[in-house]
Amino acid sequence: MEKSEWIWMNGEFVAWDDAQVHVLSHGLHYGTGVFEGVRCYATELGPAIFRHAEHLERLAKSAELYYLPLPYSTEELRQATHELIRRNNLESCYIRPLAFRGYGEMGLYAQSAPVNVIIAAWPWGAYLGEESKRHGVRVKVSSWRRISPAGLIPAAKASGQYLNSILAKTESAKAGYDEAILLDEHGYVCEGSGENVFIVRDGVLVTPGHTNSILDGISRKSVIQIAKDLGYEVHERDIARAELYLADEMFLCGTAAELVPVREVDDHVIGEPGEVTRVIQAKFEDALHGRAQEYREWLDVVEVPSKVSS
Ligand code: PPE
Repeated sequence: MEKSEWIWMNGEFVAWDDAQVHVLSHGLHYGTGVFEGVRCYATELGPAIFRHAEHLERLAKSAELYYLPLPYSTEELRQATHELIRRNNLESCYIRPLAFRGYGEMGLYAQSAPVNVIIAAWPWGAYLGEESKRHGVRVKVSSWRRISPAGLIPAAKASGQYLNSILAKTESAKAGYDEAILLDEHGYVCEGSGENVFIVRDGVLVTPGHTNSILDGISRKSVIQIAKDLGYEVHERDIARAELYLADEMFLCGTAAELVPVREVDDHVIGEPGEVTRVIQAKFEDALHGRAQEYREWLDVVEVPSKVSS
Protein backbone atom coordinates (compact mmCIF):
# COMPACT_ATOMS: atom_id res chain seq x y z
CA MET A 1 0.00 0.00 0.00
CA GLU A 2 0.98 3.59 -0.50
CA LYS A 3 1.97 5.26 2.76
CA SER A 4 1.14 8.77 3.80
CA GLU A 5 2.93 10.69 6.51
CA TRP A 6 0.53 10.84 9.45
CA ILE A 7 -2.11 8.70 11.10
CA TRP A 8 -4.54 10.15 13.60
CA MET A 9 -4.49 7.91 16.68
CA ASN A 10 -6.51 8.59 19.82
CA GLY A 11 -6.42 12.33 19.35
CA GLU A 12 -2.81 12.69 18.18
CA PHE A 13 -1.05 12.74 14.85
CA VAL A 14 1.46 9.88 14.82
CA ALA A 15 4.03 9.12 12.11
CA TRP A 16 2.71 6.35 9.81
CA ASP A 17 5.32 3.77 10.89
CA ASP A 18 4.79 4.49 14.58
CA ALA A 19 1.03 3.85 14.61
CA GLN A 20 1.32 0.52 16.46
CA VAL A 21 -0.74 -1.52 18.92
CA HIS A 22 -0.02 -4.16 21.55
CA VAL A 23 -0.33 -7.80 20.43
CA LEU A 24 -2.83 -8.37 23.22
CA SER A 25 -5.20 -5.76 21.83
CA HIS A 26 -8.70 -7.15 22.19
CA GLY A 27 -9.74 -6.39 18.63
CA LEU A 28 -6.89 -8.47 17.25
CA HIS A 29 -8.12 -11.54 19.10
CA TYR A 30 -11.88 -11.22 18.80
CA GLY A 31 -12.51 -8.84 15.89
CA THR A 32 -14.06 -6.28 18.22
CA GLY A 33 -13.76 -3.28 15.96
CA VAL A 34 -15.94 -1.21 13.68
CA PHE A 35 -14.70 0.75 10.72
CA GLU A 36 -15.58 2.83 7.69
CA GLY A 37 -14.33 3.19 4.16
CA VAL A 38 -14.67 6.76 2.92
CA ARG A 39 -13.29 8.53 -0.12
CA CYS A 40 -12.10 12.06 -0.68
CA TYR A 41 -11.86 13.43 -4.24
CA ALA A 42 -10.02 16.32 -5.76
CA THR A 43 -12.78 18.65 -6.90
CA GLU A 44 -12.83 22.23 -8.14
CA LEU A 45 -13.87 23.17 -4.57
CA GLY A 46 -10.77 21.46 -3.17
CA PRO A 47 -10.49 18.01 -1.59
CA ALA A 48 -14.07 16.88 -0.88
CA ILE A 49 -15.15 13.92 1.24
CA PHE A 50 -18.11 12.08 -0.21
CA ARG A 51 -21.05 11.77 2.21
CA HIS A 52 -18.76 12.10 5.20
CA ALA A 53 -21.57 12.69 7.69
CA GLU A 54 -23.35 9.49 6.66
CA HIS A 55 -20.15 7.45 6.99
CA LEU A 56 -19.43 8.83 10.47
CA GLU A 57 -23.01 8.23 11.48
CA ARG A 58 -22.77 4.62 10.35
CA LEU A 59 -19.51 4.26 12.30
CA ALA A 60 -21.23 5.53 15.44
CA LYS A 61 -24.15 3.15 14.89
CA SER A 62 -21.87 0.17 14.24
CA ALA A 63 -20.00 1.00 17.46
CA GLU A 64 -23.22 1.25 19.43
CA LEU A 65 -24.48 -2.07 18.08
CA TYR A 66 -21.33 -3.82 19.29
CA TYR A 67 -21.19 -2.02 22.66
CA LEU A 68 -18.09 0.01 21.86
CA PRO A 69 -18.40 3.45 23.48
CA LEU A 70 -16.75 5.92 21.08
CA PRO A 71 -14.58 8.40 22.99
CA TYR A 72 -15.01 11.01 20.22
CA SER A 73 -18.04 12.69 18.74
CA THR A 74 -18.67 12.45 15.01
CA GLU A 75 -17.84 16.16 14.75
CA GLU A 76 -14.47 15.57 16.43
CA LEU A 77 -13.77 12.73 14.02
CA ARG A 78 -14.82 14.90 11.09
CA GLN A 79 -12.42 17.67 12.14
CA ALA A 80 -9.63 15.16 12.75
CA THR A 81 -10.13 13.77 9.25
CA HIS A 82 -9.92 17.24 7.70
CA GLU A 83 -6.71 17.95 9.60
CA LEU A 84 -5.30 14.55 8.58
CA ILE A 85 -5.94 15.28 4.91
CA ARG A 86 -4.32 18.70 5.23
CA ARG A 87 -1.26 17.40 7.10
CA ASN A 88 -0.75 14.59 4.62
CA ASN A 89 -1.17 16.95 1.67
CA LEU A 90 -3.72 14.61 0.15
CA GLU A 91 -6.29 15.61 -2.41
CA SER A 92 -7.79 12.36 -3.45
CA CYS A 93 -7.60 9.47 -0.98
CA TYR A 94 -9.28 6.58 0.75
CA ILE A 95 -10.06 7.22 4.43
CA ARG A 96 -10.22 4.44 6.98
CA PRO A 97 -11.57 5.29 10.43
CA LEU A 98 -11.41 2.34 12.85
CA ALA A 99 -12.55 2.00 16.45
CA PHE A 100 -11.46 -1.13 18.28
CA ARG A 101 -11.14 -2.49 21.76
CA GLY A 102 -7.52 -2.19 22.70
CA TYR A 103 -5.11 -3.53 25.28
CA GLY A 104 -5.92 -3.96 28.94
CA GLU A 105 -8.23 -6.91 29.50
CA MET A 106 -8.82 -10.26 27.82
CA GLY A 107 -11.96 -12.36 27.67
CA LEU A 108 -15.25 -11.65 26.01
CA TYR A 109 -16.69 -9.15 28.44
CA ALA A 110 -13.66 -6.87 28.55
CA GLN A 111 -15.38 -3.64 29.45
CA SER A 112 -12.21 -2.12 30.88
CA ALA A 113 -10.19 -2.57 27.68
CA PRO A 114 -10.10 0.93 26.17
CA VAL A 115 -11.76 1.76 22.86
CA ASN A 116 -9.07 3.09 20.53
CA VAL A 117 -9.85 5.18 17.51
CA ILE A 118 -7.61 5.74 14.52
CA ILE A 119 -8.07 7.43 11.17
CA ALA A 120 -5.74 6.71 8.29
CA ALA A 121 -5.85 8.16 4.78
CA TRP A 122 -3.81 7.17 1.76
CA PRO A 123 -4.08 7.15 -2.02
CA TRP A 124 -5.95 4.03 -3.17
CA GLY A 125 -6.88 3.48 -6.80
CA ALA A 126 -9.88 1.64 -8.23
CA TYR A 127 -10.58 -1.38 -6.00
CA LEU A 128 -11.44 -3.75 -8.83
CA GLY A 129 -9.14 -2.08 -11.37
CA GLU A 130 -9.56 0.96 -13.59
CA GLU A 131 -10.31 -1.20 -16.62
CA SER A 132 -13.19 -2.92 -14.81
CA LYS A 133 -15.09 0.34 -14.51
CA ARG A 134 -15.27 0.53 -18.30
CA HIS A 135 -15.64 -3.12 -19.31
CA GLY A 136 -17.06 -4.78 -16.24
CA VAL A 137 -15.99 -7.63 -13.98
CA ARG A 138 -16.58 -11.37 -13.87
CA VAL A 139 -18.26 -12.50 -10.68
CA LYS A 140 -19.10 -15.82 -9.10
CA VAL A 141 -21.85 -16.65 -6.64
CA SER A 142 -20.04 -17.80 -3.52
CA SER A 143 -20.54 -21.12 -1.80
CA TRP A 144 -20.37 -19.05 1.41
CA ARG A 145 -23.60 -17.41 2.52
CA ARG A 146 -23.61 -13.88 3.89
CA ILE A 147 -23.64 -13.74 7.71
CA SER A 148 -27.11 -14.26 9.08
CA PRO A 149 -28.85 -11.64 11.23
CA ALA A 150 -29.56 -14.56 13.56
CA GLY A 151 -25.90 -14.63 14.56
CA LEU A 152 -24.38 -11.26 13.73
CA ILE A 153 -25.47 -7.81 12.59
CA PRO A 154 -25.14 -7.44 8.80
CA ALA A 155 -26.04 -3.75 8.99
CA ALA A 156 -22.97 -3.05 11.15
CA LYS A 157 -19.58 -2.55 9.54
CA ALA A 158 -17.71 -4.61 12.09
CA SER A 159 -14.19 -5.97 11.73
CA GLY A 160 -14.89 -9.57 12.78
CA GLN A 161 -17.74 -9.84 10.29
CA TYR A 162 -15.29 -9.43 7.45
CA LEU A 163 -14.01 -12.98 7.87
CA ASN A 164 -17.18 -13.91 6.00
CA SER A 165 -16.37 -11.48 3.16
CA ILE A 166 -12.77 -12.71 3.08
CA LEU A 167 -13.84 -16.35 2.68
CA ALA A 168 -16.08 -15.41 -0.24
CA LYS A 169 -13.55 -13.08 -1.88
CA THR A 170 -10.71 -15.59 -1.54
CA GLU A 171 -12.77 -18.40 -2.99
CA SER A 172 -13.76 -16.30 -6.01
CA ALA A 173 -10.21 -15.01 -6.59
CA LYS A 174 -8.71 -18.49 -6.40
CA ALA A 175 -11.31 -19.65 -8.93
CA GLY A 176 -10.21 -16.84 -11.28
CA TYR A 177 -13.07 -14.38 -10.82
CA ASP A 178 -12.87 -10.69 -9.94
CA GLU A 179 -15.46 -10.69 -7.19
CA ALA A 180 -17.87 -12.86 -5.20
CA ILE A 181 -21.61 -12.43 -4.84
CA LEU A 182 -22.98 -13.71 -1.55
CA LEU A 183 -26.50 -15.02 -1.15
CA ASP A 184 -28.33 -14.39 2.13
CA GLU A 185 -29.24 -17.18 4.52
CA HIS A 186 -32.42 -17.90 2.53
CA GLY A 187 -30.64 -18.12 -0.79
CA TYR A 188 -31.64 -14.70 -2.13
CA VAL A 189 -29.01 -12.39 -3.60
CA CYS A 190 -27.35 -10.24 -0.92
CA GLU A 191 -24.24 -8.35 -2.07
CA GLY A 192 -20.62 -8.51 -3.20
CA SER A 193 -17.82 -9.12 -0.71
CA GLY A 194 -17.37 -5.34 -0.45
CA GLU A 195 -20.11 -3.83 -2.63
CA ASN A 196 -23.87 -3.71 -2.94
CA VAL A 197 -25.45 -5.14 -6.07
CA PHE A 198 -28.00 -3.93 -8.62
CA ILE A 199 -29.57 -5.58 -11.65
CA VAL A 200 -31.52 -3.99 -14.48
CA ARG A 201 -34.48 -5.87 -15.95
CA ASP A 202 -36.70 -4.26 -18.60
CA GLY A 203 -35.32 -0.81 -17.73
CA VAL A 204 -36.12 -1.17 -14.01
CA LEU A 205 -33.41 -1.24 -11.32
CA VAL A 206 -33.69 -3.94 -8.72
CA THR A 207 -31.55 -4.29 -5.60
CA PRO A 208 -31.78 -6.44 -2.45
CA GLY A 209 -33.51 -4.76 0.50
CA HIS A 210 -32.72 -4.44 4.19
CA THR A 211 -34.20 -7.83 5.04
CA ASN A 212 -31.64 -9.48 2.73
CA SER A 213 -28.75 -9.02 5.22
CA ILE A 214 -27.08 -6.23 3.23
CA LEU A 215 -24.76 -3.58 4.58
CA ASP A 216 -26.76 -0.36 4.18
CA GLY A 217 -24.33 0.99 1.61
CA ILE A 218 -23.90 4.70 1.18
CA SER A 219 -23.03 4.26 -2.51
CA ARG A 220 -26.19 2.13 -2.85
CA LYS A 221 -28.27 4.90 -1.30
CA SER A 222 -26.66 7.45 -3.61
CA VAL A 223 -27.24 5.27 -6.68
CA ILE A 224 -30.91 4.82 -5.76
CA GLN A 225 -31.30 8.59 -5.41
CA ILE A 226 -29.52 9.28 -8.69
CA ALA A 227 -31.51 6.61 -10.55
CA LYS A 228 -34.80 7.99 -9.27
CA ASP A 229 -33.77 11.56 -10.13
CA LEU A 230 -32.98 10.34 -13.65
CA GLY A 231 -36.49 8.92 -13.87
CA TYR A 232 -35.74 5.23 -13.41
CA GLU A 233 -37.92 2.96 -11.35
CA VAL A 234 -36.03 1.31 -8.46
CA HIS A 235 -37.30 -1.74 -6.59
CA GLU A 236 -35.85 -3.10 -3.36
CA ARG A 237 -36.86 -6.73 -3.10
CA ASP A 238 -35.75 -10.37 -2.86
CA ILE A 239 -33.74 -11.36 -5.93
CA ALA A 240 -33.46 -15.01 -6.95
CA ARG A 241 -30.03 -16.22 -8.01
CA ALA A 242 -31.20 -16.97 -11.57
CA GLU A 243 -32.38 -13.38 -11.95
CA LEU A 244 -28.71 -12.45 -12.07
CA TYR A 245 -28.28 -14.70 -15.11
CA LEU A 246 -31.41 -13.26 -16.71
CA ALA A 247 -30.49 -9.64 -16.00
CA ASP A 248 -30.09 -7.21 -18.91
CA GLU A 249 -27.48 -5.37 -16.89
CA MET A 250 -25.81 -5.76 -13.52
CA PHE A 251 -23.45 -3.62 -11.48
CA LEU A 252 -21.79 -3.35 -8.08
CA CYS A 253 -21.22 -0.21 -6.02
CA GLY A 254 -19.22 0.63 -2.94
CA THR A 255 -16.87 3.30 -1.69
CA ALA A 256 -13.66 1.49 -2.60
CA ALA A 257 -15.02 0.01 -5.85
CA GLU A 258 -17.21 3.00 -6.87
CA LEU A 259 -19.61 1.82 -9.62
CA VAL A 260 -18.44 -1.25 -11.47
CA PRO A 261 -20.44 -3.02 -14.19
CA VAL A 262 -20.63 -6.82 -14.16
CA ARG A 263 -20.11 -8.50 -17.52
CA GLU A 264 -20.33 -12.13 -16.49
CA VAL A 265 -21.91 -13.98 -13.58
CA ASP A 266 -21.21 -17.70 -12.99
CA ASP A 267 -19.99 -17.85 -16.61
CA HIS A 268 -23.30 -16.53 -17.98
CA VAL A 269 -22.54 -13.56 -20.20
CA ILE A 270 -24.30 -10.29 -19.40
CA GLY A 271 -22.07 -8.39 -21.78
CA GLU A 272 -20.46 -4.98 -22.01
CA PRO A 273 -21.97 -2.32 -19.73
CA GLY A 274 -25.51 -1.43 -20.87
CA GLU A 275 -27.08 1.97 -21.24
CA VAL A 276 -28.75 2.23 -17.82
CA THR A 277 -25.51 1.28 -16.07
CA ARG A 278 -23.49 3.75 -18.13
CA VAL A 279 -25.90 6.64 -17.56
CA ILE A 280 -26.04 6.05 -13.81
CA GLN A 281 -22.30 5.44 -13.56
CA ALA A 282 -21.55 8.73 -15.33
CA LYS A 283 -23.82 10.70 -12.98
CA PHE A 284 -22.46 8.89 -9.94
CA GLU A 285 -18.89 9.74 -11.00
CA ASP A 286 -19.95 13.36 -11.52
CA ALA A 287 -21.39 13.40 -7.99
CA LEU A 288 -18.20 11.92 -6.50
CA HIS A 289 -15.95 14.40 -8.27
CA GLY A 290 -18.09 17.44 -7.48
CA ARG A 291 -19.23 17.91 -11.09
CA ALA A 292 -22.93 17.45 -10.35
CA GLN A 293 -24.37 20.65 -8.93
CA GLU A 294 -27.48 18.87 -7.66
CA TYR A 295 -25.40 16.58 -5.42
CA ARG A 296 -22.96 19.16 -4.06
CA GLU A 297 -24.54 18.84 -0.63
CA TRP A 298 -23.09 15.32 -0.46
CA LEU A 299 -19.59 16.79 -0.34
CA ASP A 300 -17.75 17.76 2.81
CA VAL A 301 -15.13 20.13 1.44
CA VAL A 302 -11.78 20.23 3.26
CA GLU A 303 -10.50 23.76 3.70
CA VAL A 304 -6.92 23.86 2.47
CA PRO A 305 -5.13 27.19 3.18
CA SER A 306 -3.33 27.45 -0.18
CA LYS A 307 -6.54 26.65 -2.05
CA VAL A 308 -8.51 29.29 -0.14
CA SER A 309 -6.07 32.09 -0.96
CA SER A 310 -5.58 31.22 -4.63
N1 PPE B 1 -21.18 -4.30 1.48
C1 PPE B 1 -20.04 -4.59 2.12
C2 PPE B 1 -19.89 -5.92 2.78
C3 PPE B 1 -19.02 -3.64 2.17
O1 PPE B 1 -17.90 -3.91 2.82
C4 PPE B 1 -19.21 -2.40 1.51
C5 PPE B 1 -18.12 -1.37 1.54
C6 PPE B 1 -20.42 -2.14 0.86
C7 PPE B 1 -21.38 -3.12 0.86
C8 PPE B 1 -20.71 -0.82 0.20
O2 PPE B 1 -20.92 0.17 1.16
P1 PPE B 1 -20.58 1.71 0.90
O3 PPE B 1 -19.11 1.82 0.82
O4 PPE B 1 -21.17 2.41 2.06
O5 PPE B 1 -21.22 2.08 -0.37
N2 PPE B 1 -16.82 -1.89 1.58
C9 PPE B 1 -15.73 -1.07 2.06
C10 PPE B 1 -14.53 -1.91 2.44
C11 PPE B 1 -13.76 -2.54 1.35
C12 PPE B 1 -12.49 -3.18 1.86
O6 PPE B 1 -11.93 -3.99 1.15
O7 PPE B 1 -12.04 -2.88 2.96
C13 PPE B 1 -15.41 0.06 1.11
O8 PPE B 1 -15.84 0.04 -0.04
O9 PPE B 1 -14.73 0.99 1.53
